[in-house]
Amino acid sequence: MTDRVLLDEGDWKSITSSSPSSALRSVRVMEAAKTRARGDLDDLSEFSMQKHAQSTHPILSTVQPCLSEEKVAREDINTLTFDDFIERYERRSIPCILNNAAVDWPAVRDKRWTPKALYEKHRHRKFRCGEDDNGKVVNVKMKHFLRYMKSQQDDAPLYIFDSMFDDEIGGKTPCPIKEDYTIPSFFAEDLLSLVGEHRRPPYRWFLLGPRRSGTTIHVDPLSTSAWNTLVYGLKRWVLMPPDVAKEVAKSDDLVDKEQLEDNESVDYFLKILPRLKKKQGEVFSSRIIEFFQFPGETVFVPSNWWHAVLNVQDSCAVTHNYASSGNFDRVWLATRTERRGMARKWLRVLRKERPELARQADILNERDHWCEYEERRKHSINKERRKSTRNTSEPASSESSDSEDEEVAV
Ligand SMILES: O=C(O)CCC(=O)C(=O)O
Ligand SMILES: [Fe+2]
Repeated sequence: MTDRVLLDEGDWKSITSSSPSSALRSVRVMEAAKTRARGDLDDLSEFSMQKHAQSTHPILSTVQPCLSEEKVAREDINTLTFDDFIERYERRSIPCILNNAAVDWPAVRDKRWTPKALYEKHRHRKFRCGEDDNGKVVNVKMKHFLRYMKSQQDDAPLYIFDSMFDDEIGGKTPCPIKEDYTIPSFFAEDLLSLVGEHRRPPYRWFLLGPRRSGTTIHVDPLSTSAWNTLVYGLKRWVLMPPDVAKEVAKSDDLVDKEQLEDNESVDYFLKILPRLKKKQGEVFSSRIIEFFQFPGETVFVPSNWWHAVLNVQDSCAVTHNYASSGNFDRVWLATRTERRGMARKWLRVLRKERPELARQADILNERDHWCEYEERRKHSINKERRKSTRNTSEPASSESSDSEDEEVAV
């Protein structure tokens, strides 16, 4: 049994054999998607100004490379026990790579996510590959994206990053992609599901990335941890510990706009990261973890670790963010400040379903005098609102995009 899906010529065949008119239509659709998704670029020619597609830089080579020293442990999910995983990695917040978590997935076993299979089964289904400047989702049909993926020469191509879920909430057909994999056993606990599928923030994504696409440096929301399994392709990762300051990790000051660089993952790996390591020196650089993720491997990213990912080859993966008993304290601290309304509901349900964790949240809240702080905060917001409704006929606008989370009724 193999857990590695390797693509060959045949996997791309059906994608190229379209008629000239449908090929042209795909070009037009993708041009429109690119224009919308990258409002920061003035015109389509800017997508290939840096000429990364022609570059011979070793970081962009698709030939399997070897990093001199990879500071990440590789474990086999069949031999590492769950308790050891929690003890050695989740609780201590140490990243690792797990092997053999996806052997039985239809996506792997039945090769359901190869370009050919995606084309055959999902070519008319739309997938999300970006957002415009107004926050509106940019969706394209799979057939257009696959044709683009096959031929694109962009510096930082569009990337399908689809939560496989929006359709369901809208009452439309659920995305069948989520039938093609199962959650690896170590990540089965999913505490945020307790707030309900409709209330919880997006937490799972199907990723289809042409080479040179990627995700630039970030931490995942609400201090959740993540797992990311690569089905085929090759991903290059960099991780930095949670105590690295945002300004250092992002290093916007090291982006040379004059040289047409921007904040895309490809620029981060090629330009920013080498400058950052040089600027910060040996001690800092020794704490950075860099590695390649090969097909069949699952990367575990603990809460609050900075990470950036570059698809060195055309890649297909799935990733989930989660809260578990192992990272509960960190997720609770983030959720109570960033999603107040949702946190209240979460705590109510935890009291019934997981009283020991609710108690844990109470202890953290008592430690930080959180309830007194919240009372004071509600009081001052209500006071402000009363003042502003007296002064205008309009209701006061909420600072938060999630107004429900800003409700202040005591
Ligand atoms: O592009 C990737 O594989 C990384 C995805 C990721 O970090 C995320 O979804 O938060
Ligand atoms: Fe992430």
